[in-house]
Amino acid sequence: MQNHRFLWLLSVCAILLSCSAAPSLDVADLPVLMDPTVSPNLTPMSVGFTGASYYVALDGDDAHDGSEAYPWRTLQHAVEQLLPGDTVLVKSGAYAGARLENSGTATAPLTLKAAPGATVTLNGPGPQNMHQSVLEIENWDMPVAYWIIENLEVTGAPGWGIDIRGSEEQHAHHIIVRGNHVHDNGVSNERTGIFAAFVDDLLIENNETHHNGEHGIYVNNSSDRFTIRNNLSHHNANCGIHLNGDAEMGGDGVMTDGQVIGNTIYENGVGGGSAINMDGVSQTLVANNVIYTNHATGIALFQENGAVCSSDNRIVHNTVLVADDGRWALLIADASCTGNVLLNNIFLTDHVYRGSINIPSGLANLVSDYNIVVDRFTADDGDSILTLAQWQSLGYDGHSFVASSSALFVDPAAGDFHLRVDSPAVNAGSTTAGVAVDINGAPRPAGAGYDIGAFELQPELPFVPTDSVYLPLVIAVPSETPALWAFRAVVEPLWALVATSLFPGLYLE
Ligand SMILES: [Ca+2]
Ligand SMILES: [Ca+2]
Repeated sequence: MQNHRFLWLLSVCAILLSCSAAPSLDVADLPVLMDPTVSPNLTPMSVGFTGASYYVALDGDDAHDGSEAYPWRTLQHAVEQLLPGDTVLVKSGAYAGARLENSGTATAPLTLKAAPGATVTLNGPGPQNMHQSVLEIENWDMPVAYWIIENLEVTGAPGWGIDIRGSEEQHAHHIIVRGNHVHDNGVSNERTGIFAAFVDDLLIENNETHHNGEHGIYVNNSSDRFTIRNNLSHHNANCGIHLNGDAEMGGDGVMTDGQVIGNTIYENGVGGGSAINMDGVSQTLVANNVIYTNHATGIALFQENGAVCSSDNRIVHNTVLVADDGRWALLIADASCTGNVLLNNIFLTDHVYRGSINIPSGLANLVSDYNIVVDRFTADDGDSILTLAQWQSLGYDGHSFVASSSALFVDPAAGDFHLRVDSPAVNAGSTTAGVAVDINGAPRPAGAGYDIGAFELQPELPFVPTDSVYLPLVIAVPSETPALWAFRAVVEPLWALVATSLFPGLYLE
């Protein structure tokens, strides 16, 4: 009998070669997570129900059914058709904006966003808009709630770019403004890029807002539990981020329980206005922000329109460098702004006589320590300048010290404020600031202690495979048992040999 032999084709991918890159951490992709014990705030919007998806396209028609094959033409028509949970996906092109007067629900929000891969520009007000803004989220009869506005370019408004409004009696709530590019709005009329009035549980994140005629982001009118995080705000005429309780407009006049975290704010304030401006704001966390080359104050706490002076806020782990034509890095303007905490900040300025911290006479209950500063302070709103030693004799900043930006940062001239390996900020912070991650979401503390400023120097990572290459292994094997033994006798030592002789960074699995 012919001894048939069969070939087994082992098509299993037998060797996994993994190649290592140089140890690196692409921290830009990591989420910003704050320690939940110090960041109450935003009530989560859980998307538990997904409704229909509708489309808007330049070649669409509002008489269509809104399907991808038969899209609508206008945003205004689209948003009016939605039921809770529905999404409008906009195809590439330039469109008029819209007025959004309906609402989603806590488990089924409404969404308006660019279709996957689309580039969408909203370049002027919609036909029903009331404030000359591009997108208006407002209903004069009831509060609007549970909207997500995402990945849109918003520009060219005579008024505001994205404009969200509730009323004194009924705040709008649970609005997410995410990943939008909001620029050149209100240029002639001194209006803001992203604006919210009487809005609670607002989340503004990952937007870029620039060259607007007033502020980059402006939240006001008694709004509570706001989160403004990971935005870029630059080249706006006034503030990068302006917060105003604004009692003159009614309501409690206080903005409470907010977070302003991980924002990068630069080249604002030519027309006056702080990078982060806080009027009537309380119990709010301002952390991990990077502020540089602004032309007015860095962070300001005061009372102008708010019902209270900004009090009981925690200003921690910010990196602030004011331009030579700017003002103070940190200002507390009024003695009634009590109970604020300044820890682990870098407060530098290029101004020749203004310095790190400016407080008024008679201020009580300020905690300020573990900051990196210049050698200029004032305890009487600038009437007299104190050295760090004189300032420390008042009971402030016992552990703070002076350092230059070139000693601290990797490349400050290029806007890179990561800490040098030999930076004096490394491990020099207080352990009590209570912020568990840095601006990039990397863990705090790393190494021997908390770093000062927005960035925590991360230790070199252990080997992490970053790429895999699968090589097919094809082996011809006879079917008889003795041949299988022979196969194993050959292959298994070979396998072991390969596994033990790989180059560093490669391994066998
Ligand atoms: Ca309030
Ligand atoms: Ca550290």
